Amino acid sequence: MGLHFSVQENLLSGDTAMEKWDAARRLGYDGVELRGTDPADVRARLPELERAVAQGAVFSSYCVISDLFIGAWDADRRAAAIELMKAIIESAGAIGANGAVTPASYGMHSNFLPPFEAKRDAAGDIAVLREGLDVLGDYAHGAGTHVFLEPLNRYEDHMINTLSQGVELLEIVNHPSVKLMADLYHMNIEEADSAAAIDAAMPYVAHVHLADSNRLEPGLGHIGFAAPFAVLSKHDFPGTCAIECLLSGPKDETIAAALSHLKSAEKGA
Ligand code: LER
Ligand code: MN
Repeated sequence: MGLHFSVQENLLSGDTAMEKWDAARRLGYDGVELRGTDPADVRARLPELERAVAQGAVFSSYCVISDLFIGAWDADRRAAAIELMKAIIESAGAIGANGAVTPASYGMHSNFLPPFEAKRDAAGDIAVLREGLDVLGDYAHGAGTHVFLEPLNRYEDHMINTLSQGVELLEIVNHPSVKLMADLYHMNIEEADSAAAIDAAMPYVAHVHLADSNRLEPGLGHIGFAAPFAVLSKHDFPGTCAIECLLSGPKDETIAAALSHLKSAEKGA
C-alpha cells in the first residue's frame, strides 16, 4: 500500500484549511499536518476544519507549536500546556487526525549548553512527564485519537532525546492512547542508526516527522531516507510521515520536489 505522506500547513499555499488540503493533494500528498499555538484559536478553528473534512480534506495529525510544554519546570506552565494539548486533542479527534504531537519540552533547557545544570533531576522529569501523559492519554482516548510524544535533539530538550528513552518512558506510562513519534531530523543528531532505532521502538512508533539533516526539505541534505522507510514498510506502518522543515525555495516547487525525493527513497532508489 505504501507509506502515507503529509506536510505541515505552513508549507502549503492557500489561506483556508480547504485551500491547503487542495494544495497538498494537487502535489501528491495524502494529508496535512496542522499546527496549534493557542487553545482559544484551536477551538475557534474547529468548525472550519470540520467543514473541510466534510468536503474530503484529510488532516493526518496536529502538532503543538508553543513555548508551553508538559515538562515545564513550573506547575502553572505545565497546567497551561495541558490545556493547550487538550484543545489540540479535541480537534484532532473531531477531524479524524491520527494524533496530537507534543515533545517533553522545546527550548527550555539543554544539558549541552550553559548553564548545564537542570532545575530538576531525572526522576523529577519522569514524574512530571508521566503525570502529563497520563492525563493527555485519557483525554485522547475519550476524543478517539492519540498523543504522540516526540523526542527532540539534545539542544532542544534535555529529557527525551532518543526513541529508546521515549520507549522507556512510555513503558512506565503504559497508556494505549500515548504513542511515540520519530523525527528523522532529530534522530540524525541523536541515533547511531535511525532505521535500527525505529525497528527497535516498534510498535510504539505511530507517527514520523521528515526534514533533511540541515532542516531543509528532504533532498537538500545528507539524510538517507531509504533505510528508515524500508523499516516502516516492513512493519506496514499505518501512520503518516509528515514533512516539517524549512524551505529552500518557493512552496509548491520545493514541496513537490521533496515528495519525489521521498517516493524514490521509498522505492529504495
Ligand atoms: C521541534 O524541533 C520539532 O521537531 C517539533 O515537531 C516540536 O513540536
Ligand atoms: Mn518534529
